Amino acid sequence: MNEPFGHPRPHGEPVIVDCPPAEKMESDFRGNDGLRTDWTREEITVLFDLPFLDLLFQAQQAHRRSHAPNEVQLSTLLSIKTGGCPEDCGYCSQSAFAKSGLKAEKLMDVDAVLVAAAEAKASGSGRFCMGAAWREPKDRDMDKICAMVSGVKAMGLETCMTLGMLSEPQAERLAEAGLDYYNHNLDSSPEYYAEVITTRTYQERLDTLERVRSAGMSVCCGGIVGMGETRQDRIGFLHTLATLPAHPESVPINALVPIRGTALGDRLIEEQNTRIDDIEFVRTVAVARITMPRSMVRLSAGRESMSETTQALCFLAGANSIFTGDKLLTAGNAGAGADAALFEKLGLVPMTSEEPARVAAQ
Ligand code: SAM
Ligand code: DTB
Ligand code: SF4
Repeated sequence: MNEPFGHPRPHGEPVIVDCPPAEKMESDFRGNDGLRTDWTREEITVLFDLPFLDLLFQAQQAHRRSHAPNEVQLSTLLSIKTGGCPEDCGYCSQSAFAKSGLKAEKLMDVDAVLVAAAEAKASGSGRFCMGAAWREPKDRDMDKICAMVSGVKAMGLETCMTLGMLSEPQAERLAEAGLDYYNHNLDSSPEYYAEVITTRTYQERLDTLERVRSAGMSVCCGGIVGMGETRQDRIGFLHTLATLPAHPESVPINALVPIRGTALGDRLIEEQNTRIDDIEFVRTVAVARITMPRSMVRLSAGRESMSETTQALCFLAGANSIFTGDKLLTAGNAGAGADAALFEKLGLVPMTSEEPARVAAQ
């Protein structure tokens, strides 16, 4: 029989997949913060396959167990060292392999960074994230980097940096300087990763994450969807994150911003149909929320070209953090005016609550 709307389930019952509450549970397969770190790919596949409304319902339930339902955290990004990066990440405007026309710049002066941080604070941001187009920081830059961290922290802002790979002593120095978060993304599944980057291995990324953890900083780790990967890759990507020894406190989900002159950007621009479907994007956010219930799920790059409706669905699916301002690192962002209007329409407010995963980790 032709079933244009799919097979109805016998009793119209919602499909409930065991979604553990965030409270501490005694079980040897849970991470030491009480959350599951033993998710299987099969379980994550089942979540992705749920009817969309069941998936959103479960994600919203998981969200409300740990987070203030109408609060969204605001962070501001600044590129402290732009362009000329020796890595070949196929999405990135700042790679020396890209023909994006971006001019390579030197590391910014500390004072200029502090001016930008003060502006971010005045515009309501609670966290200031500084990014450098490096494979890894050079030891000779560490004094300046640490001065940026302590200066921004002294303004009462939370600090985050993303500088590429870190050695153990570098991670320790950053922690001592007061760095709250280190952002280092896995970007995709272990299988798809090699299609995107060849100059840095997945394992090297995992090693840096381990050093960040050992130094006592909070981990910000996520990736990009819409790079031409399959759902299997999105499953593998979230599976890797959700089975780390502890969930990252912050999980940025970026939608590929197609930048001309980059391998992946050019492909997306030429083959319009490879753009990720909005519903599939929302599903990815929802599965991140369910599998990592206490983490902040950050709706990161790609909001500029996302409709208000899709963003609202992402918030319903459990996203509770965004970057504000007109610019990300080099690409455009939704802008403060658009965000203020969206918050007003949705009744959202900037986050004042504590982050549950960080509180639990202390
Ligand atoms: N160089 C450092 C590194 O890669 O570790 C830090 C900066 S890098 C720009 C931070 C993250 O931004 C990347 O890992 C990637 O997930 C994201 N990103 C970069 N370009 C992007 C793009 N065009 N679209 C979406 N996300 C992007
Ligand atoms: C992350 O996952 N997304 C942010 C942050 N971490 C550093 C960066 C997005 C960059 C988007 C492309 C650009 O601005 O060049
Ligand atoms: Fe360099 Fe980071 Fe861009 Fe990769 S994502 S090319 S490491 S700046």
